[in-house]
Amino acid sequence: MRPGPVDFRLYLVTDRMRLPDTRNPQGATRGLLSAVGKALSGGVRAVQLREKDLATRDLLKLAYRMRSLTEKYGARLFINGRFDVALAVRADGVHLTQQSIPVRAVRNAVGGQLLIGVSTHSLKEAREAENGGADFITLGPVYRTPSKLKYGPPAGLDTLKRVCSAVGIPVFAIGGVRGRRIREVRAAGAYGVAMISGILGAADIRRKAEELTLLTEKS
Ligand code: TZP
Repeated sequence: MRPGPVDFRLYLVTDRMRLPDTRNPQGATRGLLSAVGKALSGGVRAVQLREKDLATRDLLKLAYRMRSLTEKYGARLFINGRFDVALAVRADGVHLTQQSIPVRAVRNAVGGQLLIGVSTHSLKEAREAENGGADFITLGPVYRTPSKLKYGPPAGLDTLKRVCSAVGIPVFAIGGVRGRRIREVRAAGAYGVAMISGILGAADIRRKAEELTLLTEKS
């Protein structure tokens, strides 16, 4: 059975290297669990574990811990790129990139056991994701954001609008989304917002999560 619909509007994407203390990767992992715990206590209901540099067994270990943590708050957990890890830890879903195993292959393998999110950057990729059986997509970067500068100009609000009106699945705007841009992307048709630094970069993560939850989940 597929674990329910896409019942969240704020999607926290992790990157432990964006936390203030990143010198020691082990410490950064502990720091990440603590930061995500604060975000969950502030109301975040969906987390994507996206720690791409971790070796498989380290990722699995962290994914188990993230599963316990998210479960405690009744929040959904997605694993970036790895449907095997998602199944192993009983995550709610997998979040695929354009370099991952294609969505249709994952859907064929997991049936309805996992929700599938896909990262997209254009209308073409968004349509392919929907046709392949994705439950939702992220579209971005909508705005300039430091980690994506090397990929050229952002997709922008116009692409977001076109994608939102062309596909029937929920679209989450990602990339530089924060503050008043949240209203802007929702006015463009986004179902929700996904972010890293808008939450993990906040001085008070719990309070920021409360503020964003009010803005996204409850309005
Ligand atoms: N995909 C598109 S932009 C992005 C990802 C993972 C980075 C989002 O980071 P931030 O800090 O929310 O701009």
